[in-house]
Amino acid sequence: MISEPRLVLVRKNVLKQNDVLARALRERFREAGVLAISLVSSPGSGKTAFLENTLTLLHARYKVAALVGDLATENDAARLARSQAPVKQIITGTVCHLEAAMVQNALDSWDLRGLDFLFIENVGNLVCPSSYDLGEDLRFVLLSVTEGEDKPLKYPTIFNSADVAVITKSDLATAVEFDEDAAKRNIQAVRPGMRIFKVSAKTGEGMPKFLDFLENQRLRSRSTAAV
Ligand SMILES: Nc1nc2c(ncn2[C@@H]2O[C@H](COP(=O)(O)OP(=O)(O)OP(=O)(O)O)[C@@H](O)[C@H]2O)c(=O)[nH]1
Ligand SMILES: [Mg+2]
Repeated sequence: MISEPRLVLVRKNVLKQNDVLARALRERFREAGVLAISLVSSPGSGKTAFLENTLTLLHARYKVAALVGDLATENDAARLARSQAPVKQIITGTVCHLEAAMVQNALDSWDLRGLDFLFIENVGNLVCPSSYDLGEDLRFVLLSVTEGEDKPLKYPTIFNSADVAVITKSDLATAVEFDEDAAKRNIQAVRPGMRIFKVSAKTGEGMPKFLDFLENQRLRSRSTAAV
């Protein structure tokens, strides 16, 4: 019998341990009745700007909170905290993704009961985060109009690991000659049937439709939890 190379074995064990913690987190979210949503994308594609808008708009009617991961700085937490929502920064050091253990530590002293939405902004990276389950109910992958329409084809794993795609910075689409049909075709090629939103954090375009979707998802998760 050919045994697996040691590196493969170590990686498998790390992922297995992550899955166990992610399962426990998912159970904790379910028990608390909070809808947990993570955001993944390449660096600078607009996760924090989009999330700050989302938190600000939801804040009036819902209890919302956010975690945000970066290798260094508390910059994103400071931006998100302008929404008045509770926010915690996770500093990953050299690690290019969030892991379930990091989320668990960050939430250690938080009482999740009474919270409606918990958002988790992952480290900006289109590769590493795809393998790590964070116990979230939904994963959103963001694609900004300035990145090129081919990113779903080049990074299929992250698009495959996500539930919803969000095209960001729509206000810049014309300036960069963004081909929306091609981008949508490429998303559908790697993840057939994927729901796609188009938004701008600068102008607010697409945000009302996106908020309707979030509210519906919350209602759906509450009714399934009650069964
Ligand atoms: N024109 C325009 N600029 C945007 C929009 N959203 C974000 N930006 C700009 O894009 C840059 C990066 O935005 P961030 O929100 O920091 O992106 P991010 O994905 O959180 O970045 P990392 O956390 O570093 O991966 C900033 O200069 C934002 O002002 C948008 O909708 N329109
Ligand atoms: Mg950010």
